[in-house]
Amino acid sequence: MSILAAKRANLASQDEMFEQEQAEIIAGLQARQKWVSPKYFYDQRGSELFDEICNLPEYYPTRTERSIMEQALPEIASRVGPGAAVIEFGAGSNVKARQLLAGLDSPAAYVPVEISGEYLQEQAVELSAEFPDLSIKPVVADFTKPFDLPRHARMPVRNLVFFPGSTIGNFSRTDAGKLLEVMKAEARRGGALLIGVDLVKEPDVIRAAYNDSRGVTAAFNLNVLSHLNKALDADFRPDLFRHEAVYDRSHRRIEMRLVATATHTVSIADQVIEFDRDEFIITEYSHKYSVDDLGGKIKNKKFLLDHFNMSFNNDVPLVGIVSRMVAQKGFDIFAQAVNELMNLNVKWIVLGSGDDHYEALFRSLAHKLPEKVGVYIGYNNELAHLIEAGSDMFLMPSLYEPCGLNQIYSLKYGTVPIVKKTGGLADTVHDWDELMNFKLQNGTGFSFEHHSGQALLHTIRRAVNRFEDKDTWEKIQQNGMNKNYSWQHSAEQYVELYKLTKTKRG
Ligand code: AVI
Repeated sequence: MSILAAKRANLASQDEMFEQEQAEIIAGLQARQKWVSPKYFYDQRGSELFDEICNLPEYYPTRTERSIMEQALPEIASRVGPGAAVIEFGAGSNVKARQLLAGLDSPAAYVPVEISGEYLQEQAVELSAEFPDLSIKPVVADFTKPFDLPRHARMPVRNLVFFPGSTIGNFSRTDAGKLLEVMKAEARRGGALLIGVDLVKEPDVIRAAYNDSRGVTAAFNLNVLSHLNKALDADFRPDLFRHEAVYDRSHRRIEMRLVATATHTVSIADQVIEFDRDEFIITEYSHKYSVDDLGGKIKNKKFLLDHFNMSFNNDVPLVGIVSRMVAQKGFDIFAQAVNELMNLNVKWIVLGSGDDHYEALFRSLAHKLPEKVGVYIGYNNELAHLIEAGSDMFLMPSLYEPCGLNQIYSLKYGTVPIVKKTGGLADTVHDWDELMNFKLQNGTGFSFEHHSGQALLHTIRRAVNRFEDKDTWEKIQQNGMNKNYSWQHSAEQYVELYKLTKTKRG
């Protein structure tokens, strides 16, 4: 919220908030690299300019998101199911919420969360006329911190956190992670998240979106100065600044700047800020994301190893196991080859419980080789996902496995599965080397047929060899991450097959 909006909002802590924001702005302008938070874009004029930006031909995110929503709404509705409570983080205009609510199956509630209460109330009134059966309960809160959710007369079946508009891109990657934590907590158990994220694309396309030919983005950026002048009695001269938006490829983000065109000073509160010619204020980052970006993998691996008090080395592969510890899951062949396996330059993290002798085996390995083996005896869903996300390889040497879900989670996390070629494992994991024999680079993991310690050992060795070639490894990870094993996909294939058989039968 802008400072002017804060002044308008009749908050008890208004003065305190004003002081805090003023201090934050001054500190930003006194920093070595001057910066101002992008929240100061949005005074009355800034919000109007932003609406204009959303309709510019060069600004692709708004229309792209709109068309994705139009296309995907039936699928979203079927995945979310009936009776959901939509919790919108940072509810701006309610156009998007209206579209979502109209497409969902009898939603129970709508909870827009925004720091400016006044605007929220107006919107709630507008929406309640359109959705008379919906419980609309705005929450006035800073959504970057946990907040209390209201109760509703009809208990929602699940919470759906809604954060459209690629606004997540305006947070640093660390803060975006923290925000996702808040969303996770507010979604509660069984909840869901629908988020708009702008993807990396050709730099020229991105640059044009933030340097439009009509100069609307420039006006939007420069308007920050007028906003600060009004709010803080500053004396910025917008004519002594120009707009610049550069795309930083390595950080995959747009950096919006206000560049001083002459050396001059600005007074703000009782401070004087000096500007050299060409010195700039960063007003916004707009981070772009990519499904191909595996940068988070290293963080996950570090976090996981740290959790087990094991040291991190990105060159040493980490193998994860999440399983019942019984022979059917392949613990028998693991035990057969355990000495050779422990001699490999590999770390292991194992979660599960089962037969006493397998539990005892892993306890003793962790005790003897604490740097090599981490063990959790029992079940813990969060830790299971952490293992699937943070390991480099995921081992499932089951004797038989009708379906198997963990290998599918692993594929999505960019964790390469090593599996016994059986049942659902054979259907979902395709051996890299086997396919390479046919010059096909579309393998997603490693598999073996013979249920023996030797076959297991040989396959892990193959995986470790491939791991050393980073490009090949990344290709295997990408192949797996791009696989779609959702029900939607299977259902569509089933429908296609049904149609085909119908036409064949005449
Ligand atoms: C609000 N946010 C997602 C916009 C963006 O693209 O980062 C803000 C914006 N800045 C310049 N143009 C639009």
